[in-house]
Amino acid sequence: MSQNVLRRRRLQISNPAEMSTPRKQKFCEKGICLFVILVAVVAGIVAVCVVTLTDKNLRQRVPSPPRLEWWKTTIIYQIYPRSFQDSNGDGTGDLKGVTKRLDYLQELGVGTLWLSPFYMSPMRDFGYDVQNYTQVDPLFGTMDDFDVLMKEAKKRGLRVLVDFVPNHTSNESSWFNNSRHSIGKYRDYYIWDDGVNCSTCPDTNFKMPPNDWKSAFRGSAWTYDDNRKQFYYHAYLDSQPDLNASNPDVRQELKNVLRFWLEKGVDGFRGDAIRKLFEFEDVHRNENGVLNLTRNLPGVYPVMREWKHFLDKYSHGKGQEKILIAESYGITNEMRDAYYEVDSIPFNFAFVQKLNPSCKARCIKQIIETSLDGLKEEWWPNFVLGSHDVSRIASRMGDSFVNVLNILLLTVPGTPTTYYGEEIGMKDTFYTYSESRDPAGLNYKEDYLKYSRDPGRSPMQWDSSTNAGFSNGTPWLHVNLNYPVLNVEEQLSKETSTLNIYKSLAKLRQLPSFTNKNIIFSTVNDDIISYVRSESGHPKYLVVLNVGSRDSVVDCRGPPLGVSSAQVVLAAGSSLLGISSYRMGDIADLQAIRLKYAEGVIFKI
Ligand SMILES: *[C@@H]1O[C@H](CO)[C@@H](O)[C@H](O)[C@H]1NC(C)=O
Ligand SMILES: *[C@@H]1O[C@H](CO)[C@@H](O)[C@H](O)[C@H]1NC(C)=O
Ligand SMILES: *[C@@H]1O[C@H](CO)[C@@H](O)[C@H](O)[C@H]1NC(C)=O
Ligand SMILES: *[C@@H]1O[C@H](CO)[C@@H](O)[C@H](O)[C@H]1NC(C)=O
Ligand SMILES: *[C@@H]1O[C@H](CO)[C@@H](O)[C@H](O)[C@H]1NC(C)=O
Ligand SMILES: *[C@@H]1O[C@H](CO)[C@@H](O)[C@H](O)[C@H]1NC(C)=O
Ligand SMILES: CC(=O)N[C@H]1CO[C@H](CO)[C@@H](O)[C@@H]1O
Repeated sequence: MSQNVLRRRRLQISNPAEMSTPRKQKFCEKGICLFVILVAVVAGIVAVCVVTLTDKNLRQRVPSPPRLEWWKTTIIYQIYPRSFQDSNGDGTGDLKGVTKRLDYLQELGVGTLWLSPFYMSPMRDFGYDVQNYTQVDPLFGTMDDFDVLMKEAKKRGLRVLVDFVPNHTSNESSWFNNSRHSIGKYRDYYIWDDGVNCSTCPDTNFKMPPNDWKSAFRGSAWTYDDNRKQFYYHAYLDSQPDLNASNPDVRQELKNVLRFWLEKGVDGFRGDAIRKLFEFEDVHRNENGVLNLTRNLPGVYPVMREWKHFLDKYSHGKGQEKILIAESYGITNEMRDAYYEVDSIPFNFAFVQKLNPSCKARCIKQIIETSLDGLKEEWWPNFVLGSHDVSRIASRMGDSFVNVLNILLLTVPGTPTTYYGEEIGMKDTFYTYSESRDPAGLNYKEDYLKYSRDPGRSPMQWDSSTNAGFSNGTPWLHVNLNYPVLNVEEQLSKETSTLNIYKSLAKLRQLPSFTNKNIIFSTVNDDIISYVRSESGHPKYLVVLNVGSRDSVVDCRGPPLGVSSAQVVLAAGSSLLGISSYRMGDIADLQAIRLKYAEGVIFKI
């Protein structure tokens, strides 16, 4: 047999169609078989392609939102360690106390803790006067306590931010001691100036500060130092000399501080008083009260960028990003953008600065709009209601409004920051002058109530036991007298409590409809603000809040919704009275949403 014949036979035998289906065999005989197979294969490929494309289209139409960086979906919870939980009975909160309360914070649903300073300090400004940035003050515990706190926080999936106070050190810092003795590189670590001669003084050689700059805590921002025979500049207390941020050695020192805490595993920093980092270079110019020579000078941005780049070296991939937040009171949107441009996050204090009892629905809408206005695609907004520097929101706005304001904070776009105690509606506490501790108040004697920040710093109210469960000793500031009725334990047991509403909100805001920057306002009148949060492919949520001082009815059927009824997913009455007229799960008519004053409801569409 020839090779050809053999090959043909094998071919024939190995062709199953030939053996089982005579008709196909016939086609094949006519040479059509190959064509059919070809067509089938092509059709198959086309089909697969079509399916894939359709699938892709579908996915495009129902996009699961991109996985966001952790800090975009988290809630930041500010802890003022002095006032959170005392573990050793000395009357001052400490790091062990914070660790003890981590379960509470995990249950609350906040993902990130920000700890106000716990560093070595003479405590003239309660820790914002840092003597040593890399030591724990014994009042707050030990470095081991911090390590345990970090470990336990990580175990619970909680992130930790620490305060970074680069605007000044304590006058007890060894850097300052070296500087006032003009030792080596430390000479220029601070802002020194000869001052000017006093031409009208009996002794014309008497030295005057070089200019009229005022400290934030009253009096001149310059203090004469006898060792160096020069003035040093301090934006705050005379015991808080300002660092010279233009000095590369100082910047290196501060980077070393960042490194120290990054190596301890922190997730980022909140930079204190960043806007005061730079002073106008010509110290012989007076401000005449305008304050634009000492605040928000452009020099701050490159430094922020430098620090953020440094942090990025420790950002090991998705979920490990390190963040740098800037305390930035009273900035314009232009300055806000400059912070974003250097990859830092400017805290948005618009609610802190502009919310007051006369700022009702339209005013709140405007705050939100201005805050979101002009944000580039990649810039993520944030909102803050309170801090250790201001009166508590419950006192500023009235304690009835705590629920609606928590709903507002947790349902507007961006990352919210909650100051400890806001989740239960803690109020300012009254202290007499002699009970006061804050230098900002003490420096003003008869006017201390206007300036003291003590009222917003009273101890956390955990339960109805002595000192609200904060301490077995004598608290550094006494607890608010309302603690027997206003405390965590009490609120945990009540379904409609401010605390439980906060918890529900913390869960709700994890949904894709809330973790984006889309917000469309629905009806807004004198009393009621309503808006829709949505994400394509997911339910829409309508938030309706009565921020006015009377009961009100509103029709939300129109755009952007165009539906007439919806299901209630969260209902909160005035934080004082508690009960809402709506109940979870109710299907409600959107034509006439009736809200009592200080009542808020979220509907799912
Ligand atoms: C802070 O303390 C560490 C030791 O814990 C020390 O090495 C460092 O020099 C101190 N820094 C200052 C500014 O005193
Ligand atoms: C401050 O520096 C001076 C000069 O070097 C030194 O004699 C003194 O002991 C230092 N004081 C402190 C508290 O370190
Ligand atoms: C200021 O006083 C110093 C002495 O303290 C003197 O040497 C200097 O000439 C005076 N400067 C002016 C401008 O009068
Ligand atoms: C720091 O400033 C305070 C307040 O003026 C003062 O009482 C203290 O003696 C100063 N400490 C040092 C080391 O200069
Ligand atoms: C800050 O430090 C630099 C040295 O790096 C020095 O040239 C400059 O004069 C200092 N600034 C002030 C205001 O002391
Ligand atoms: C500060 O403000 C005043 C008054 O508005 C203005 O004349 C001056 O140029 C400003 N200075 C700086 C450094 O921006
Ligand atoms: C806004 C503000 O003043 N923030 C902090 C900056 O530093 C001062 C002085 O240390 C602190 O008291 C402030 O809390």
